[in-house]
Amino acid sequence: MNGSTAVADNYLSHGRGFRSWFFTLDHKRIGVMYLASIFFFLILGGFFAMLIRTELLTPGRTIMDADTYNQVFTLHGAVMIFLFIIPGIPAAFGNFVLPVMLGAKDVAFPRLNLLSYHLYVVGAIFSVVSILLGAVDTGWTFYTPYSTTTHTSVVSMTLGAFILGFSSIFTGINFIVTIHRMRPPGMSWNRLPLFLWALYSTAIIQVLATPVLGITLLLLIVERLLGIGIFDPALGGDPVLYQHFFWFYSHPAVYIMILPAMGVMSELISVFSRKHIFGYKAIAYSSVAIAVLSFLVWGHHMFTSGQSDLGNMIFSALTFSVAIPSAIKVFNWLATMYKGSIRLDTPMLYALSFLLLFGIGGLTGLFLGALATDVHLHDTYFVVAHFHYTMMGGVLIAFLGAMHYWWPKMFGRMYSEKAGRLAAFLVFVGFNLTFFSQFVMGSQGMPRRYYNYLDRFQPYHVLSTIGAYVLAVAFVVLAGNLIHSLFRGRKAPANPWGSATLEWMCASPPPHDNFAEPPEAGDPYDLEHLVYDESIGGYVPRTAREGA
Ligand code: HEM
Ligand SMILES: [Cu+2]
Repeated sequence: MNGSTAVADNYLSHGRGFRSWFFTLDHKRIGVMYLASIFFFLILGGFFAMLIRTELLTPGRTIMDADTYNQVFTLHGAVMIFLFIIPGIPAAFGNFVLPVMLGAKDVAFPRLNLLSYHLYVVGAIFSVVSILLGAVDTGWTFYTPYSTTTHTSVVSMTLGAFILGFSSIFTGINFIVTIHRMRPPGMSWNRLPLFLWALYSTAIIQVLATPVLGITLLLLIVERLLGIGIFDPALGGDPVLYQHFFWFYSHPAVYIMILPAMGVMSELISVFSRKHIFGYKAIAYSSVAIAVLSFLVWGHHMFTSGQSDLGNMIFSALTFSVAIPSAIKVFNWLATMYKGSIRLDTPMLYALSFLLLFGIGGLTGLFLGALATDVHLHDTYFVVAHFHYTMMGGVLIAFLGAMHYWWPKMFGRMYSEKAGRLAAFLVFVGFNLTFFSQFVMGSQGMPRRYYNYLDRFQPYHVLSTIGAYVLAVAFVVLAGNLIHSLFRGRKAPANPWGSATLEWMCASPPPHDNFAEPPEAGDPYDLEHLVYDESIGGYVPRTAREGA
């Protein structure tokens, strides 16, 4: 099979109409539906972000009152976390890419996969309904005892998150079994592409940590509805217990977000440097190491909660240890780029942004992990800047890189490279403008989640709001470019970037059942055997071309 084989029947044309999509068992269609839904919630969360930033343009009231403000930042956080970034890369690109990259026809349990998507939709409906019923104002962390006493719709929102948790668990189970059981001949563990190693490590966390969140939210609902004292001190409960339960999930959850993003990075950096990935095993095993360590550091969210000093010191030390496998990855990526022939195509621009922004996000985490500095920085804008650098500068940027990388494969169309680069540039500028000033005002004491602020913080807030508007423009350019490509884009070749992983061996878009027969898996980073063929505008295996 090579780039020029035209395949008449592809997964997009295989069956038409709403039912053929909504009840499909094809992992590719499920991936596309996730992508559309997740992107929708990214836009919704972004809309809330614009409201927050506009409100913060001036001290005191700008466009809304303080109660509404509390609801808007909670919705922003909850939508971004539960509906966008946790499902994010695994549900959309993992579903689409994993089986094809592995050389399989589908995931191990296609029906369970469809159920995951339907649960996602149901969870999303609960969340949207709860917005209409009187949006939650607790912050996305639902801390007790406020969350059991506020009059807003905590129950429907947390039920939504509970249901979304099952969607995530089922996806994790599916990916683990698929990677264990469905590898074609030749696909040994040492030939598993690094994106799949990352999804595999992520799946372990999804399966082991998510149930804890589910139970915690159920306990919260029980306390709220039946008045049974679990967390509320007035009822004899312990609010710090809630924080332990919550962060026992939610810290590993940040690795559910970042590990797949790191997996995307490994693919992009090798392909766009036209070099074999450096330190394959180190990158692969560090994903697993991160997954394991992620379970041991949750207490760093609670340094100021009255936790014992010894506990604090242990959690602080363990937190620093996560830096080791993370740095292993970053140094291996840099070594991959060293003396490579780097091409600055749109996906690579996102990859380079990731390196810088995630670097800043990660390093500022050290200030929060260190006890002496965290006491000062806790609950200030420094934290807000830190987690946006990791989640948005890291995960969202990698999501956008993945979207531009796999778009030609998913939809069979090339987007405008010029517009793609422009959007990537605007995202980078807008992002830094929005969030860098938050480090400064945070270190000067501007608290997070506040509606009002001292006049002296205003210049920083104005900069931040301007940055947010630049980001909004960037997203319009980005979405316009991709949507335009669906109608007007040049037809994509099978392998436009010259990647050696298996999904690029089948046509763009892939046929309904991916591979007629199991493909032969080789080294996924051996790019030497691919040569550019001008007549199709993509890469073909050297042998196929010489044979032609
Ligand atoms: C358009 C870009 C974005 C802007 C302008 C923005 C802005 C903000 C602002 C101003 C806050 C409130 C800070 C506070 O007072 O504590 C906030 C909170 C938050 N943001 Fe964003 N954000 C953006 C994108 C994202 C993304 C992509 C994510 C995650 C994927 C995210 C996750 C969160 C979370 C979890 C919170 C905490 C909410 C809470 O305190 O309960 N944001 N954001
Ligand atoms: Cu954490």
